[in-house]
Amino acid sequence: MSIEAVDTPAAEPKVTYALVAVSNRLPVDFVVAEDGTESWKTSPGGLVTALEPLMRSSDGAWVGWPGVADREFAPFENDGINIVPVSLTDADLEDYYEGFSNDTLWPLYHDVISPPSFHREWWEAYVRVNRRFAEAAAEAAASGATVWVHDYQLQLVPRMLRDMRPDLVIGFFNHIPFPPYGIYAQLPWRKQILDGLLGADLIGFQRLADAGNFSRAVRRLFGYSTRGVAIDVPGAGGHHRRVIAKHFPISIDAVAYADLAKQPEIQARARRIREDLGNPKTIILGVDRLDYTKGIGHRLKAFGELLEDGSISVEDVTLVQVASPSRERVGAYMALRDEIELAVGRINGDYSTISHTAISYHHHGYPREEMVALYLAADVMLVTALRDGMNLVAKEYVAVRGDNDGVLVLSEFAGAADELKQAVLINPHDIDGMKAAILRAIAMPRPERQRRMRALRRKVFDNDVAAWSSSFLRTLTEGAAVQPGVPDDLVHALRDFSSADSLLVALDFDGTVAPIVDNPQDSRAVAGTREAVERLIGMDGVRVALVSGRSLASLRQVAEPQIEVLLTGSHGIEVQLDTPDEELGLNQDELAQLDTLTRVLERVSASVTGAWIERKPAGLALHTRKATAQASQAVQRDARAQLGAVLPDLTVREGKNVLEFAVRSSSKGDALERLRLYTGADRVFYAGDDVTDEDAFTALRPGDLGLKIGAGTSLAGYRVRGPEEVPLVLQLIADLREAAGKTGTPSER
Ligand code: GDG
Repeated sequence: MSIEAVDTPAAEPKVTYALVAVSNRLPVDFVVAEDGTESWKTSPGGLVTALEPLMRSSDGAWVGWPGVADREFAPFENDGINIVPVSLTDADLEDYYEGFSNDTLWPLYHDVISPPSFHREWWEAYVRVNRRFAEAAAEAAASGATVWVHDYQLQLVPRMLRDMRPDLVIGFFNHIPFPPYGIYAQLPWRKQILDGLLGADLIGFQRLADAGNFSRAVRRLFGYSTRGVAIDVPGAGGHHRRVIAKHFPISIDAVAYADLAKQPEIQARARRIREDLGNPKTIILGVDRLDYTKGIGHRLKAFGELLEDGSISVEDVTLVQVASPSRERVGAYMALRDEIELAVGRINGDYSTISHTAISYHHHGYPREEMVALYLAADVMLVTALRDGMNLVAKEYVAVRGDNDGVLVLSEFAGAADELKQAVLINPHDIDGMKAAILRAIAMPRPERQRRMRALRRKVFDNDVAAWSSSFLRTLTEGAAVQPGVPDDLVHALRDFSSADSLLVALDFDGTVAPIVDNPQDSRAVAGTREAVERLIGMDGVRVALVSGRSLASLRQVAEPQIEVLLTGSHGIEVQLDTPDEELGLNQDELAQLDTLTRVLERVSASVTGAWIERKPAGLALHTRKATAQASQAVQRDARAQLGAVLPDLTVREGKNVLEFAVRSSSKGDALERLRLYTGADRVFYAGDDVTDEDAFTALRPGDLGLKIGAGTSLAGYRVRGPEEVPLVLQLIADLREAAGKTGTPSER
């Protein structure tokens, strides 16, 4: 591919995009040939292979470095992708890219296979360059855009971007492993990196284990509470921002590879490769960037020993090793190249014959078509990584094998091994084990080869790269974040709603009026809510109510509501209208049940750290938000089972980290009905964040308005990001009511 180089000083990108991908490397490299000709060439590597299909099919922009130092380029379009180049100086490259990224983070994150170097000036360059990428992304992103940041070179970008542009929805995907805490903890800047990543709404990893390592590091270094995939990051004023850290195993465009493999020229090329190699019975293939993580040396050792043992001969078996040039200015890579080429030279010198070469070694990049021909020609594919985020080569080999033949030998230490279980799995450190696996692969009977390959192909085709990116983006945009501010559709709906003669404005408290905090007694309404409520209760025809799962006593304590505000507590069991509280008046039977309930729950909760019970007039709530995810699930299960046995008729209600049991059945829907009847309101507004608020949304009627606070599925027609938006919405109701001429002092209540 080549397009005209635009070699002008960087101009401001005039256009902004709803989707912006940010990665160190662009999908194209700027290349200057020896004769001075300049062109753009596709840049190799797993990240580009994975992201290209998404970026081509969406009207987004790709922000990244064009592969050449000290040159500035204006944004341009290339092969259907909008490119926004970020320029790096030679010094940036040395310290940020070759230094901190490839000689500190890369070896550290790959189990310190090579010792990582820690240099403060490299770290400073990393911060500086990350800021430059964040600025470029901030400039390219439209209001409320989704920005997807990639990989270990840019881990500070999410936080920087969030600070610059709080309106953005930010995702991060880590293509390489995230190391266990014992290794990660070596990093002198371990807290800064975690903080950088936590600026994202969603952080994606290749393996379940990587996401677990990350969450553990966050717990150990910051003490934030994590629950399953969710991490609650404390912000200003006791607010929590929820970040999701989850695994999304990356994949390839399987159909595109399968289609290439069907092309007659590529199939002919595969046959030609076999002939050119002297028609060996078995072709073994290795394709890797020349990197110490890929275990090329271990593979050569095993292969050399098999020749030495006489288990195989060069007439029967040839190893083709493609080692694409990589990071050639980093010392460890120079040393690796020498080491590998020495080993190849020795083995070839010892075992090759005039007609048969033991190892056909190639230190270049090939066009994709040639790679596919090699995959087709290979009877055995060797992937022997000592540690690898995923390893796309393994998936590509499987995708091209439409003949359901060929054997994949795959390292347990590649992320791909989590999915591709029907491969011949090996521990590359165990040379004897690897040798046995190679012999087994060579001798594997056809039916077994086919059975395994069919199963592998199902995996690769079911989770292809489109499924990977759409599942990441869906989680990012639907689950993790909602735009801040009051959306236009809500403003529009409120205009009509607010002009009704009489309104009931009913609000849940925790998570709606007040952000969720660790200690329920510390919960307070966000600034501005009280004033907004004050204004509404001063208007003619408006009643305001709080509808909470808390007991009335606890609600009064944290909400300190104005006297005019109607209250319902314990999911509608308790009510405070304009007259004094109603007596609950539990009957004998209910009192006896309450007694049993209390005894059982006290016993169950006492056994688990971080679980506690809250007493309510007609029931008890078991809170588990301070327990680990595992303990929380276990204690909830236990409580359900034990109570189910003795009190089968209890009402059980599940909320966010809370399980409630009541001896009298009631819901927030019942509470809202009661309030509607009492106030005689023409229209009802209800705002809530939790599953228990869905009962209230169900009770809404045509002309009413439901507002869901935060992410998650809901029956509410409208949604805002968090409690910060609630006072804005309440003020808007008041403004619109005034504008509609519905002002005045409250009429008689
Ligand atoms: C990182 C992670 C993760 C290689 N040589 C040539 C060539 N390639 C292509 C392969 C494949 C890609 O490059 C390599 O991807 P891998 O996944 O095997 O490895 P990394 O480059 O280390 O990638 C890795 C990946 O990111 C994605 O998240 O899987 O774990 O380390 O697509 O085919 N392509 C062409 N010529 C070559 O000579 N055309």
